Amino acid sequence: MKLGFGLYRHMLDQEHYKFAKQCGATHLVIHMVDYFGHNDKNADQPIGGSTGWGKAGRMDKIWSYEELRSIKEEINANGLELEAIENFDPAHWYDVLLGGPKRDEQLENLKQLIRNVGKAGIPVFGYNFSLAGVSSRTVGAYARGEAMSVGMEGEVDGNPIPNGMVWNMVYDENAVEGSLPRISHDELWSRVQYFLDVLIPVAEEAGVKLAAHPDDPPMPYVRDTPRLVYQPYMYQRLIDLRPSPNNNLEFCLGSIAEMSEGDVYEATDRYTKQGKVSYIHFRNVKGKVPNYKEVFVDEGDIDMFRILEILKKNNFQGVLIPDHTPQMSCGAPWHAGMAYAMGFMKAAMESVGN
Ligand SMILES: [Mn+2]
Repeated sequence: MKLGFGLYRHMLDQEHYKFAKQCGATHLVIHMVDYFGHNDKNADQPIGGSTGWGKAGRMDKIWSYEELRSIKEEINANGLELEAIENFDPAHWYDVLLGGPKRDEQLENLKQLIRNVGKAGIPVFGYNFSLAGVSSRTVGAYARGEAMSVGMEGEVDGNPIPNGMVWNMVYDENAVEGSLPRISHDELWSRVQYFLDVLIPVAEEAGVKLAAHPDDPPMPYVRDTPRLVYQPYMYQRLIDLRPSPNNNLEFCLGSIAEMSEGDVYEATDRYTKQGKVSYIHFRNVKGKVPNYKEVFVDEGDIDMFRILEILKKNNFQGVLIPDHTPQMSCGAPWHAGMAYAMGFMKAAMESVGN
């Protein structure tokens, strides 16, 4: 297994590449979507909700091969490998998620995007097939020493998503008033089936693994929309929808531990044994939905050493990244939180003989 680090779009620069390297990372997972309107250089954990994360990109402007290659070259020049891109821009696939009239046109664009990613030599593309995305979370002094973090305090946001918005981002500012119609879980599964049937063959040809994140938070319905993977066994359904070495998982330990059923160790064993895990969000939590808190990597319910033993037993060769961490009380809360998690991860990985 390999130690990686995740960077948001506004962090794709020399300073952050050096920081990741200094933390011991060998690989990067990067976000190309600009979620936060790049106002706050240290923004990490927006909680979502009615106002969303800002404006999505442009439907007709997918990330080009040249753009991806130049980012990869800069990362390589800083002594790191680019393992994965995390998340589609809502502007590029809103009607794929919504089953709308532009679905096929957008899937054509996604095919080209995956070809660009493959040509640039980036092996994994992480995605989250979710209408609401992150929602219903609260912010508080939830972690050790009153470190600021996020969680849920029993309340689920039931407010429908307004037209023109999906996955917390606005793709159409001029959408007609109203909100998304309520759909069933079966309808959501038929949409992801359509998506995988079109895109997996292209991913196979392009040498790119599509890797699905589970729902965060893993509730059956959020904002009046169904969720896809909110129990560990639902990952199996997703894998079996379209059997392929390129139909893979972005395995988020935190989200899986938050699920009301199942067992995070059994799930880690089951999916890594099948070789279905592309990379891991290595973070810890206390509690389960709808009452859980994100905490420091060494203080939550998950025994991270036991997870690493399972990964080692199953010869997991992929990348682990911290995902998110609580913010530490100092002049650089995000950096300190991340450096703490990375130091723990590096030592823990070595201690299991990695
Ligand atoms: Mn995650």
